[in-house]
Amino acid sequence: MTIRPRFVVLSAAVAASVLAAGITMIGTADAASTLGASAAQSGRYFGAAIAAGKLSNSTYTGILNREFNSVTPENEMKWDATEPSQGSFNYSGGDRILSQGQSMGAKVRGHALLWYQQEPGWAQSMSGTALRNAMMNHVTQVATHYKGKIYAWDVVNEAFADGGSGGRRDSNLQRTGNDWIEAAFKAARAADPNAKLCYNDYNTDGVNAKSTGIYNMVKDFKARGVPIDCVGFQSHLGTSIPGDYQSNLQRFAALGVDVQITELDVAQGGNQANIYATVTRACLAVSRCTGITVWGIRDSDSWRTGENPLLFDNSGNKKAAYTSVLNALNAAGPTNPTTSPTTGPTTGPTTPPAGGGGCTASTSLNSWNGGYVATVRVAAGASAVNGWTVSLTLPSGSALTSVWSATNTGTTGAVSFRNVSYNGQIAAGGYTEFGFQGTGTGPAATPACQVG
Ligand code: G2I
Repeated sequence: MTIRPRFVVLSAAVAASVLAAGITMIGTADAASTLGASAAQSGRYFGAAIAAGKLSNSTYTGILNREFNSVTPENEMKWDATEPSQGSFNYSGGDRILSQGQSMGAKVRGHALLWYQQEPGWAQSMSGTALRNAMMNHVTQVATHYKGKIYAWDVVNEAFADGGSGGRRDSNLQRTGNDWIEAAFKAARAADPNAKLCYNDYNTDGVNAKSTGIYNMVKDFKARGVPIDCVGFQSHLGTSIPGDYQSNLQRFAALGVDVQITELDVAQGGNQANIYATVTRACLAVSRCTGITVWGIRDSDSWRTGENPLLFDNSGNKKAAYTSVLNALNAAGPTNPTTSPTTGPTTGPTTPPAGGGGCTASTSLNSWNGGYVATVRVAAGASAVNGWTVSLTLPSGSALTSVWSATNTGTTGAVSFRNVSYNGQIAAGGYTEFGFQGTGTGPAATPACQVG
């Protein structure tokens, strides 16, 4: 007796809201009204660096919960925070950020496993084999603690020198041997095979000596099968942006890695709103640019004191830069409009046709003698996908050695890959990607995709 009247009331409320939504839709096409929702229209995220100590501020968390679908800990997962004394780990701040991200259904970017700054005091005074062992233990322990929960890790941060050398920055980490970066990536992959593993740096906003040094490292890693999935472009920008910002992203994407804008902020002095829009459009134009993170929420939260470089003012009001980013995201429409990279070692179609409901999958291979890395794009058709499984058959002699952003069944012959927690939902017309590494020759045929 009580259920029936409630049902009627609910139906009326739903009908009213559908009607209201329908009226709102007229003239606004598919525009979404928050950064996260508008980025999600093309399968991307829009994130913010956040600080655990600010989560009790209701203005701060109000904006965070409303606008963003990815979070990065500004300091809480760094070495000094997570391993304050050797072998003794403290995850309180990092876990606080993680649970905030999980409560929002957001992606969580891990930042940063190894960085020459913010080393704990005990590590600063170490060198040689003792330091190398401590570094690798740190990577293994922290990546294991957060296993399965991190979308992408900045495994190594800021290891390249500024200026014209294109070489490595001197540090006690670097002095343990030039192979410290690849050793860190291998340790991270072993600890958390589902996290995307990124190299992250600044002053890489166009084609320059520093970005080219990093490009050459990534190319070498891909050629030798060192696990690397993404490159982070911090994008701490002043009053201008290099004209080749987008083509620089594109040349990295063509190596077979994702690219992400990881710490965006722009000085307010000049064309702040235009520069923000230019960065946003560049990411949208590069199919492997998976998302953008701004380095803080309000101007008062920024590390760049006095430059007012963010999207919200000190009171939490939206700035002109906010509107320009939102408009740029919405201009991209509900599907990813971009074409995949056509140069470099990535081959095969990367944007499969996906008519009707269901899902489709396609594979890009980066092969070398004796092994390969496969990137598989899973695309939704005309309806949103909630959970997916991709099946394929590996050629004889091929075996999986690692899988990321999916969970596999089987390692040889007929194998299948199931979504993980953060990439099961794909918007209509959108896509997600996972990958695997194997021995022998990679799969040639188009994989099958099943929803549910
Ligand atoms: O420096 C800007 C960013 C450059 N790329 C890597 C990022 O990790 C880096 O972030 C900043 C944080 O935004 C700051 O909040 O890294 C700084 C450290 O180099 C952070 O500043 C530090 C202060 O220097 C410390 O005094 C303070 O204890 O933040 C700490 C925690 O509040």
